[in-house]
Amino acid sequence: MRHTWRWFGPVDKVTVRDAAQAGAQGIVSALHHVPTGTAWTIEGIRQRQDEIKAGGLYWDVVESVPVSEDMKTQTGDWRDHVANWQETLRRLSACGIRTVCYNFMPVLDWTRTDLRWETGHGARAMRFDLVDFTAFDIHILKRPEASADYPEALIEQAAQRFAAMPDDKILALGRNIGAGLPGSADGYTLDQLLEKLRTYQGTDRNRLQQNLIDFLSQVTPVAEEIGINICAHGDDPPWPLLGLPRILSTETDYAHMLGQVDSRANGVTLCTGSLGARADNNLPVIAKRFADRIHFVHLRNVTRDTDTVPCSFFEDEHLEGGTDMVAVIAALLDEEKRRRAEGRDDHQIPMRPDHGQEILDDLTRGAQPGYPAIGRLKGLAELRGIERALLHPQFGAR
Ligand code: DNO
Repeated sequence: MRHTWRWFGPVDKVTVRDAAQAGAQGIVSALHHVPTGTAWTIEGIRQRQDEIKAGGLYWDVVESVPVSEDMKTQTGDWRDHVANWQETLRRLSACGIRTVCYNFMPVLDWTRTDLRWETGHGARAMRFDLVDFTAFDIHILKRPEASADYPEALIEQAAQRFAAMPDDKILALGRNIGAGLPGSADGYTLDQLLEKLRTYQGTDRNRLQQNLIDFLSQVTPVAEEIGINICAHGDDPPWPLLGLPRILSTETDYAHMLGQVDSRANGVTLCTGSLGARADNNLPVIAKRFADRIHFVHLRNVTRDTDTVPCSFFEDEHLEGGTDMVAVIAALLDEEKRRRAEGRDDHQIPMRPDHGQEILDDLTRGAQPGYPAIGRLKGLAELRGIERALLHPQFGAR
């Protein structure tokens, strides 16, 4: 695997040199300042490449070129936005970039209720708490249809939780959920969020799924022609939120999307942490089944409070949690071997240690939530250790 590291650009308090010292071989980045729906310029792409080179690494993967809400709902300026998305791919290819990640989650990107949840030994982890989330939906956002989406017992728990909720927690929930987490394309106030939700009134699960297929039918031929692999990141968490459908949450969802637009250029960002929040997603099985179409990997682990869907969970250490990381890495190494035997030039799959707990000096550095230096370094070190062991001629068979 190629060991990569997400860098949010010059604003990131963890530098490219830090990434190199942590053992990263390449960088994952995006032009976060470019408004969603517009094409990235060649100059902008080159500038980011130069910034990364100055730190001693190369820009391997784009995460993400955002897909606008207009594109997801096929309303407003969506046709222009698709043309701009295609143009961005062409310009990235002209600059030598071959892997582009995106997601198709309506309105909200990844979502957590707590960004600094204290674990037993004082580290900080990200957490999704279903009771807090329900309290947010019903009592803070006050989405009119919210109560219809939750079972009675949960509604009751959420009411009690909200009644005792301090003001700073109410504010934090609004910020964490509505305003978006690092890498999210757009952020909203509560009023804007309610308004955005209304734009999905005509877009149910089937419609959204079809819109994804339409989008892929338009961009995949361009990607194929210019030698780019695009790869869809799964829903995080992998179930509907705030009454919005989510359509890349399960193995079946991915099978549908890959089958409908059956080209290698149309692929998967395998995010073990996102999909792993559902007990019914078996990550080693998914990794094997879609191996040929996996172009980028996020390795991360979560521990679920329950095996229900939805559930509460927290981001555990990379080798803890519900996903058998050794089995996932073994499946990816098998796929790399297969590609090498076929002489494919994409035989090395880029992976990044996704997220990390805040530990040691992370606790005072103030990096982007989920993206501390030392917590990710630890994750990368552990994952590299597994890879090295699995590749060892005496002990691994790969
Ligand atoms: C969170 C990330 C997501 C991801 C996007 C991909 O840490 O995994 O923000 O970048 O969903 O488009």
